[in-house]
Amino acid sequence: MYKLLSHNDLDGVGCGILAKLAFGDQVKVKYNSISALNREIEYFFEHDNQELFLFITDLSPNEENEKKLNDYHQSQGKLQMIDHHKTALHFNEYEWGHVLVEDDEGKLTSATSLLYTYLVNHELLKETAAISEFVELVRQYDTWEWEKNNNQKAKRLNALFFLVSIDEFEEKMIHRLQTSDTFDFDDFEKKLLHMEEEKTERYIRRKKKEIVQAEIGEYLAGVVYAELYHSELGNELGKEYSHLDYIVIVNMGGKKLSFRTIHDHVDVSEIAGQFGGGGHQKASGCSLSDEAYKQFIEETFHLEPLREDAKRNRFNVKKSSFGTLYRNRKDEVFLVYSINDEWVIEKNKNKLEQTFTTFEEGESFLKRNYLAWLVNDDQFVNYLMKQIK
Ligand SMILES: [Mn+2]
Repeated sequence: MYKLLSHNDLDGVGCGILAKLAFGDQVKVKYNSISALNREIEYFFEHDNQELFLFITDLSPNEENEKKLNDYHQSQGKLQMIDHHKTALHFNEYEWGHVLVEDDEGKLTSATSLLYTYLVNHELLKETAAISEFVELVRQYDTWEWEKNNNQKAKRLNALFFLVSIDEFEEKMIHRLQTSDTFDFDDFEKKLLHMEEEKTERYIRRKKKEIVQAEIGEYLAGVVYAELYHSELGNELGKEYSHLDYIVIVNMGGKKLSFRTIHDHVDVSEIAGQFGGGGHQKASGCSLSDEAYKQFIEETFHLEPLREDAKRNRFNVKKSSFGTLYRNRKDEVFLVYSINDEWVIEKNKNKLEQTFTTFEEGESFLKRNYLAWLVNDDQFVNYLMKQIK
């Protein structure tokens, strides 16, 4: 008999699906949030038949359980932990730990892809085209490679995962992977996914109008309250407000924070780590401790939300040779233009001392320091008219 403790996200459940394909009813699977894993491990030691072979995937135990697990391995030898999180690399010191962030070919891994390789290598599961495609979709979603590859199928697989219960998802996927030659969605799922995509878009549009900007530690963060669509939201807000170092998504009901960045100069696993959490360089999370509450919520609650740049402009566009016009809530007006191979900023018609080598640098400076947004064409034309008069 086997037992698998895994994460309750798509990658974690992907592991459960593979385990059930490999072991059928010989495996008990339990999905956990990051914080619930340790309780589940304690339950295992107290209640489960110690003859079980235990797998832990996509999550890592705390120090206390790490010791207990190592004792269990030494006495029983029936333990395998498989993970791809950078913060879990030290488990490789153990015979039972297998943590790999990147494979031999430099491809980012996921827990599902690592478990698949493990099961196939141990001849516990036969490789098929359908399972391989499913595993690759989960991997691309979990590592965000789907974005670079514009792999909508991977994104849709995750959306479907959230549309149905975990049990239903598991059952559907196991059946499909056992009976189909390739992996695809059925017509009903396609319709559902289309409706869901429209709903997500509306939700994100609203959140773009609610985000606030705050200096927290050495970084400038965007703070937004949201319970849904964290990955999409982190990505869309990161792109819309690319002058921010990272985005914090506050789930008040769940008392959790999610951190996302689209930049390479920030490691959000470190930021989450400061508050007792963890994760990846570009996506991480932690519980809402008193300290995190103070920094991210109490101290930002009074702030006014950011404004989006005008989107449908024909004249007031970025990098324009006539200059690009911005405004902020203090009614300060900024013009960004280039002169002698340099980009300069005029604030209320007075040139700022700083100059910039690229437009993007100048704009980022403006947004970080003055919370300005690109105004619409009407305001731009008015501004120019006044200049002429
Ligand atoms: Mn994962």
